[in-house]
Amino acid sequence: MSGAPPFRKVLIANRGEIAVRVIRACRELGISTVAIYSEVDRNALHVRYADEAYLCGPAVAAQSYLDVDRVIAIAKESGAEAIHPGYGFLSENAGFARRCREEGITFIGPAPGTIEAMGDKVIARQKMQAAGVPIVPGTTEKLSDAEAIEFAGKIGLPVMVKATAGGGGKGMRLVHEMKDLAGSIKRARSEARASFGDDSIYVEKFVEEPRHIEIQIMGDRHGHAIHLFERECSIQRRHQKVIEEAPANRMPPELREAMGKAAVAAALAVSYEGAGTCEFLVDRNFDFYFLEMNTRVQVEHPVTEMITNVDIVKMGIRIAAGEEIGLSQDDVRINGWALECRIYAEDPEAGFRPSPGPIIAYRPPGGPGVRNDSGVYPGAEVTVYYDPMISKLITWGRDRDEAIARMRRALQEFVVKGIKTSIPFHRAVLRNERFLSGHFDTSFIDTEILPSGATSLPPAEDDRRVAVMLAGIAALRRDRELAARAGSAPGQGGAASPWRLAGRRAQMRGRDS
Ligand code: MV4
Repeated sequence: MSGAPPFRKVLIANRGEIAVRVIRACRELGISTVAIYSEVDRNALHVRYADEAYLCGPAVAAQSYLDVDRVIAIAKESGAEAIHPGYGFLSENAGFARRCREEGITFIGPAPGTIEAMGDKVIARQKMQAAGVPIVPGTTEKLSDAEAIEFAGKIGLPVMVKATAGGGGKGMRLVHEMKDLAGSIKRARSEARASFGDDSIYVEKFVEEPRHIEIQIMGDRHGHAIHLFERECSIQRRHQKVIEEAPANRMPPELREAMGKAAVAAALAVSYEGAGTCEFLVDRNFDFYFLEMNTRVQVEHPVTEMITNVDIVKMGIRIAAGEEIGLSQDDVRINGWALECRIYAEDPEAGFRPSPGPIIAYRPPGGPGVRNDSGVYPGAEVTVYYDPMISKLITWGRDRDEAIARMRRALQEFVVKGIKTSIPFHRAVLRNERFLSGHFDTSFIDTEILPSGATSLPPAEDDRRVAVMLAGIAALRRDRELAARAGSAPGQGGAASPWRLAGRRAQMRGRDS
């Protein structure tokens, strides 16, 4: 990879932490940056980081961050040569990528045809099957109700009825009994129609208690494709990832090799350009099945960056400018272990309800092996208009135990006041025995953290706080005894009383008491 900047100026069509992440990559590459912001994002962090910023519309995303005409107009007005879409918003919108191309602006990501093909889960399955990538057993055509019922009878229940236009769990129904099938198809269709304006469905065999393992891929327009190993994303709540890690637990070398090869075959089959991800399910027997391909940079890309030392965002930008990947598969090695906690502005003790408002105190952790990719700062306002993720806390260690110890330490240091966050939930996961053992699958949250249908985390009985108080009482008794023996009253000033020490430690952690 050469030294000259791949572009002069790039517009970042996003907000929050990912916009900041892309701006950072651009700055390192010597590229000027253009931010766009909605009316409620005037003071957002990404606006402060960019070289220029333009108002793109009102708070509602459909009229601002998703307004294609407006985004293109700002790119032209500012003289941006390329647009980075981040994730969400316009990132997997083939029409937008096509429009960029027509307007002479480089879309930083794969070709419109690739985005379109992978957005249709049936076409994706066809292409992967043709490329020799194992897919979940099921149909590779859109089905009528009668065909779906006939096929389910043939492969046997349980099955999953999935929306062709879906992905990420929307428009998806698990069916255990033949009598429920017709109703489930109907509901999957109407959900798909409402969400995607397309009610076609297909059927897959249900994979029981799978692990969700995905492979990071990079492709360039010179016919090269490599993978950057796997991420374990099984810790999810309602199809929202909560904690990711790289590499994955329980990965025999042959499985890692086979999944990596399959992902590279997938990338080559669709002439993939830029950063992408192949999602797989891995079953109890360590068989793996292609689920879907995400044609964007993902939220959890940092854990891969931490263990490979590859800057995925910078590489994606260079590839969009026509450069080669510049690394061979053998150049990429796994070094250590990384974890990511997605910190959301929501209250895990109250059904994970959104917790918008001003952040009145914000002190992120630091120190060895800690990275915090955040979209907020002290005084920033979290609104209800966008994704509630305020920060991604990433730790690296030489091995999993060290990465975990650093994450626990970093979560203890993290101070956020004014809004509730999911930090207590992360703390609960990080002390769970099964999590620590690495033996878990996608059922983890529902069986280990929120069992028997619980919708909230039990209120924090802070073990450590209790321990500190007990130690304080014991020490005070000892003090009194000593003082009584010496014939004087226990001291009030000066020397550190255990209570005062406990109080000071609690203050350092940013707690109220
Ligand atoms: C499945 C499955 C089992 N069998 N497909 C959920 C999100 C979407 N990307 C696909 N999902 C699943 N598809 C078959 N044939 C189980 C899931 C699934 C899941 C997948 C990944 C991570 C968490 C999950 C939680 C529940 C169900």
